[in-house]
Amino acid sequence: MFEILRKGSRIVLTLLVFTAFCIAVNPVSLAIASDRDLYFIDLEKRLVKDGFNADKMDALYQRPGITFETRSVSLFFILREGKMSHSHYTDQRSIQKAKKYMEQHKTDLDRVEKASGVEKSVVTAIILVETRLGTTLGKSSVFNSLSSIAALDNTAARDKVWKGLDSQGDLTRQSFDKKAKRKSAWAYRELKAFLEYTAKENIDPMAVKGSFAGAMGIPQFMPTNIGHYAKDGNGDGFIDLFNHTDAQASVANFLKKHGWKPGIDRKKKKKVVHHYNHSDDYVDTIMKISDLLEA
Ligand SMILES: [Ca+2]
Repeated sequence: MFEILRKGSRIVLTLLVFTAFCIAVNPVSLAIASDRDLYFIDLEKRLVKDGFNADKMDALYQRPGITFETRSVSLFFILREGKMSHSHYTDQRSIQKAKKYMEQHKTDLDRVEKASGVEKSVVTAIILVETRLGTTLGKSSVFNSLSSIAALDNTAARDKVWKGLDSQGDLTRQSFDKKAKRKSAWAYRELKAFLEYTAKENIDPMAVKGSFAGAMGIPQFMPTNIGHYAKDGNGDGFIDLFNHTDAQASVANFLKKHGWKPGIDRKKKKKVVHHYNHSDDYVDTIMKISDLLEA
């Protein structure tokens, strides 16, 4: 009996020693591959090649919370922005809130209107539709979203998204791959601009939340737009798109730089707003809200 027990415990002990040996010799084999290992390694190398600091990129992509955002990426292949309706923003409740916003921010909006020539009702209309006056700013990590879309030039990343689509609709794998590669090139430019912006303004890239497409702040600017059009409205030396005064000045400046001038006719106004969002329904909604706010 004791002999059996001794033999049994010897076997258990031998097994334990062997397992410990295996872990010590090859710890990687037991670790689960991270999303960074699976999808972001090539992207990280590309960023370094394009001048971003290798140690910083290494540290960034190893932070907790770094994930491949299948949902954000999938939405690109499901949603049709051009077919979205914005008409619910013209209901009475929304207009009342926007009127209140214009009163609350009257001093800043008047200053912005004077400096840019863009009516404050138009600036307010855009902020209403983009983020419900700064109350719905998006819940996605801009860094994760842009990294995930940018990683679509990688076959493993495309496989993951393709298999995870709820409905592939009339999309063929070939057309999916083509669109994914195009979106990857676009997102890579946005990702670079995002990393440059956050470094310049001393913002933690992992702390910025936005839309699934990487649009951020009260005016939902894409990162490449920030350098060209964003303004420091409150004059504190920083461009903070989560600050209302900076956001208002940035929206107005965007429209001004796209051709808005005092006294332009409605047709020209609509053409300028179209640069903000290439949807006719969006443009019509902004104009209608502006009319209602001025009535
Ligand atoms: Ca500022």
